[in-house]
Amino acid sequence: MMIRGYIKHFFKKIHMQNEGPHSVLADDEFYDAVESGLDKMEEEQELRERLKCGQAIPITPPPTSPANSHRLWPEIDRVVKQEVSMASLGVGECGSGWQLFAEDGEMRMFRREEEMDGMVVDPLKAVHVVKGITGHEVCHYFFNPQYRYDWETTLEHMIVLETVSEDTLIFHQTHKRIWPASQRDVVFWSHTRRLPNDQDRDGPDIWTVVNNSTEHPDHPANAGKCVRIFLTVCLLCQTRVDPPKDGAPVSRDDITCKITYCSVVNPGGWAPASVLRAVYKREYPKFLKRFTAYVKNQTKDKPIMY
Ligand code: 9N3
Repeated sequence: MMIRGYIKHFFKKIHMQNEGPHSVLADDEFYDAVESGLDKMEEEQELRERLKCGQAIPITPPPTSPANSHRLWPEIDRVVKQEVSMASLGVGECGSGWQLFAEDGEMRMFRREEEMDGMVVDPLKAVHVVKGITGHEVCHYFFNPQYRYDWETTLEHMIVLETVSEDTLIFHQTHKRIWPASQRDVVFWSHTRRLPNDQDRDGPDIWTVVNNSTEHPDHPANAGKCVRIFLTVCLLCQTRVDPPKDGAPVSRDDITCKITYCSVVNPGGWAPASVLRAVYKREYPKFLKRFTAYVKNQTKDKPIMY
């Protein structure tokens, strides 16, 4: 018995050095390991928040050129327009086949089950309605690198590779390893933009942030220990103001933000489909609630930023 247990343990260790389809862990064991890894990261994040004493803020160099003269500009403009128009569609439109997989209060999360080379790449569409914050504020905290360590629990390291312009940055991020999966990294451009509100020309503008994977010669994909993630993410935020009756000044009680978060993430490497779907089902609602609570907390004593 002793020997058998030891051998089993030994082989498990060897196999788990790298993730792969020949992993001896059953899917439920794989999931349990990932879940406890993510829980630990969240606990550490909470501890850091309580101990916070002036974190180092990455300094973004001044923009060197306007975004529209950058080599990536045609792609950025095309992808941003496309993502915004897709995100604007309701889940019932376009014969879409979105299935509801999570719901909590005002938040609803939909997915379409899709695989690519055996990997889960399910498109996600989440809609949330949050009182007390504006779309500009939500996008500000999502886009700006100095806040990212505050709300991105799985982040290990982030650098701005290039400042294309004030509203366009290129990032390299490494994420914490979620045992037994391999560590991941990602290179993406990120662009934020104010859009005119055609529905209500007197209402606040719509804001968006689009993140899209790109290449960078200094960080080739799958060259080191990290598996490269490929992603497209669109955050679209519409703000509604209910003017107070007695002509009183607008307060945070009078504003509501409708947030649409769309993402397609190819995690690269290998992981059981059932595990990925179970992890996403648990983690995406947590992420969206956590991030919006962060924005509420950051802005509660600040003037409203439209
Ligand atoms: C997850 C990364 C990991 C796990 C991300 C990374 C992730 C999500 C969004 C980046 O849009 S972003 O670029 C916003 C800025 O950071 C972005 C999501 C979960 C929790 C949803 C699964 C860690 C890396 C990873 C992924 C898959 N490790 C193993 C498998």
